Amino acid sequence: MKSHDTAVRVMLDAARDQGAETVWDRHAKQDPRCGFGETGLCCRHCSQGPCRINPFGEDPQKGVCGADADTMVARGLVRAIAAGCASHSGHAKHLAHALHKWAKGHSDHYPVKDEAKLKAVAGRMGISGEGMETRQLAGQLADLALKQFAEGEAPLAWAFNHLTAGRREALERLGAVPTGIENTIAEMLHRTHMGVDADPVNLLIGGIACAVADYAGSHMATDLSDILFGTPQPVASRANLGVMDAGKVNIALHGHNPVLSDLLVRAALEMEGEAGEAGAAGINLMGVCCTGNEILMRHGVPSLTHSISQELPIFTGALDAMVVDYQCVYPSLVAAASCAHTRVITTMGMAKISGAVHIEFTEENARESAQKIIREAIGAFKSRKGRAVSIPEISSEVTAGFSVEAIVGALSKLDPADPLKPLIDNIVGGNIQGVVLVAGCNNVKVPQDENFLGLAKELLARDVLVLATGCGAGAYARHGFLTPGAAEKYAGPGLKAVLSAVGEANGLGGPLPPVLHIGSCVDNSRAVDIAVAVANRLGVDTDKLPVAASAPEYKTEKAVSIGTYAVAFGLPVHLGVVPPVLGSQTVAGLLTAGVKELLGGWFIVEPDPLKAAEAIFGALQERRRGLGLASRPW
Ligand code: NFS
Ligand code: SF4
Repeated sequence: MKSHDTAVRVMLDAARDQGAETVWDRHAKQDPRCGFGETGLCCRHCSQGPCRINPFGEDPQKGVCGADADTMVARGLVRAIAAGCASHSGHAKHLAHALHKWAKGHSDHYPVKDEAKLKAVAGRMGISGEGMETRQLAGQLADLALKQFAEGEAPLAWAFNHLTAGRREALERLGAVPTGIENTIAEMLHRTHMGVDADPVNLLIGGIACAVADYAGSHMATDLSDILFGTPQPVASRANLGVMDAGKVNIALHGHNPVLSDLLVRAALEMEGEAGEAGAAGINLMGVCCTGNEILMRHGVPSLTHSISQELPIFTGALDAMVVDYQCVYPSLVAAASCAHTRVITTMGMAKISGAVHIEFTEENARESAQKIIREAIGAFKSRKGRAVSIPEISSEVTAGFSVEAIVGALSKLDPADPLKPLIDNIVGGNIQGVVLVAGCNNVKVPQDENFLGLAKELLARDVLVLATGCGAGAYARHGFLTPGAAEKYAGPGLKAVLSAVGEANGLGGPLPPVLHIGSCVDNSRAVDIAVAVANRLGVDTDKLPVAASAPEYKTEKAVSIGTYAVAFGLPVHLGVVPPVLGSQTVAGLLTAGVKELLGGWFIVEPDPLKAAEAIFGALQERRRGLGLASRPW
């Protein structure tokens, strides 16, 4: 089985009939995988290598420079964290520039949309804003944001201002305190260069600091996106390949940054007429991956598909353009589109794909570029006339957009004076056994969505509330978990009662969905905010809460970094794909056990979703007992 998504399976048959190659074909051609790489025992950090270490204790046990298995594995892992941090924070920096350019009058395209959020974020970052105009306040916040990237005074404020006092102390005790975001990334690259840091424990502490810097970048990306494009509120839409419309200009927006996608949403509205002149019934925007989450949450734009199935919309013959910015975009899209009329359009100078159409998108020329991109798609639509299309008529209803503000807003209908109280009371009373953030990608090594579905079914039935982000949220969207009906179907009695009470108080005519879509991968910061608010309210640290995280089908270096900051914040973190660390017992032992003594969180590595659910539930119960709350057996 390649995917649990029926629409994906239909399109895989179509791809096969068209003689097209997909990620699953290329995956098969990579087998058998190299055992050195899989266990982290391969080093290419200098040209005396590549060096490999024998995992069975025979020679060689050291690289040419003398680096041993522990050093190699730790170096590889922390480089992945640095890459993840660079990606999230690169995205954040792009947003900071957009805000900065508007504030300083260099671009009109990115005005502040959510003034309340601007004031709230500025306040948290220590800017009072008293008597300031919006533009002035935005300018001060953008300046402060940009300063977070360079070397500054430790600790890094955009991370530390959003943590509990206990967490700040724990990180300081460990020496895992980042200064500037980019400074921390650069230091990790320096430390993992040949002949620098060779102490696995020291490397891992550096990696944790870098993951905390990643959290700063992610939090900044969430904050600035909300300021520029609006803080998400619950919104209804649909997800899966059936959201394509043969009569319209079908444009998929793929990648991550709303700096691009939000402008395209605006431009598409203005260009309906032009599409009509080309014989189209309109422009149909759809999202892929985290860009899909961004525009779903803020505009109700339907989600097309996620992660490993990103090539498949092309084989319907109905996709006119795939517009991408950066991250998680398969270069194979160009080959997939080579036999179709689909235009693959890259937009960022730092992320081109040979064979794609490149239309450079900058903050200054945002509007013209957006129009050019849509015109290119309209041109493709014209060339599609007369060609056969085949769209699987499969899609699910979705309710998304559960920002912290939206969740607090919904809870405040139950208790306006103290919105967190109903949530806390229900956790204490046991109607909610705990909260699990299920995040991260699909990975071609796992039948698509298998672990997401298996995990949620088990946890929901046991009254565990699930929050979802990234392509995980996408998986739940495509499988109908983001609906009131899913509460009836999957939630245990306690959880169902809570979801119904909140739904009723908000006049929804049904329960809240049992899986709350809280955003894209940078929006994992929203989950941390909720945990920190609850911890502060209870007067405990985040490592005491019955809260866990899981990336059951993770793929990217960004996911490694997120998992690491979640561990650093004291959460048990499940990974459903084995990371390349098994070559070092020292490193694997530190990640799955040793770190618990230091930070309270730890990694649970378990590919089987049922066993994973049991382990996560066990961790939640351990936390409940720690707080003196009643616990339940599995
Ligand atoms: Ni997250 Fe989002 Fe998806 Fe994975 Fe990629 S899109 S930032 S990394 S694949 S969840
Ligand atoms: Fe080999 Fe050391 Fe060079 Fe790595 S850094 S390739 S282990 S010599």
